[in-house]
Amino acid sequence: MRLDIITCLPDLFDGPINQSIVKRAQQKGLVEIYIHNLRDYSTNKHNNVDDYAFGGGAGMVLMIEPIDSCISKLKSERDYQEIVYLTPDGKTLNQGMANGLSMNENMILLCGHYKGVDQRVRDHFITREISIGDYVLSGGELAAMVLADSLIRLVPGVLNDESSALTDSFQDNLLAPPVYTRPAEYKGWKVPDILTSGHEAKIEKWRHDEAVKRTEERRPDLLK
Ligand code: 6GU
Repeated sequence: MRLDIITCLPDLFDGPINQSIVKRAQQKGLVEIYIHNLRDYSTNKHNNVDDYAFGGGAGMVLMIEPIDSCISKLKSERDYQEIVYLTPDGKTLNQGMANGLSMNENMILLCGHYKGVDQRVRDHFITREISIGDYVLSGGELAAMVLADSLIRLVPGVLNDESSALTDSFQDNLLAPPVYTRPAEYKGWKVPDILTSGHEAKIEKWRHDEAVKRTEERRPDLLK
C-alpha cells in the first residue's frame, strides 16, 4: 500500500509514521508513506496556500491551485483508487470502511486546515470524504494519521501475529474480551481459572461470551 499525504503541516507526521508498527511496515516494504508539503506547490510569491473566503466570514480556505498541482502530479505518476479528503462533515470512519480501504494499492489523503478547502477541490478531485468522529480537530492531519494507522495494520504481513487483527474489537462487531498475563495471582486478584486450564475450546467459548457481555454492557448499538 502506498499513501501520499498532502498537508500544510508536514512536521506533524514525523512521530507517528516513524514509530512502532507503522515504522516496521515501511521497513518491511509493505507500506510506503510520502508526505507532501502543500506549500511546495504554492504559485504565489509568499508561498501562501490559503486565502479569504468569498462572501466573507472568519477563517481561511485552502486554495484549489496548489492542491490541483500536487494531486495532478501524483496522478500523472500512478493510478490512485481513492483520493480521500479528511473532514468533519465526511462519513464517519468505522472498521468496515478501514477493511475495505485497506485493499487499495495507492491512495491520496488530503488534510484540510483552517476553514477547509475550496469546494471545487471536493467536487472535482475527491473520491471519498472521511471524518473520524463527531468532534472538531484543528485540522485533518491527526485524522489522516488515525486513518493511515487503521489501514496499515490491516495490510497482510504488517502484524507479526496474523490472527491478531481479526480478533480486534469491532472486527466482528463485538468488543474484544478481557485479557490477562502473568502473574496468575497478584495481591489476591486472580486470573479467571478457565484461562489457565488449557481447555482451548472452553477458552474460546469464554472469550466469545465475555465479548458479547462487554458489548451488551458498553455498546449495545453494535449488536443491532
Ligand atoms: Cl477528518 N478533520 C477535522 N478537522 N476534525 C475532525 C475530523 C477531521 N474528524 C473528526 N473531527
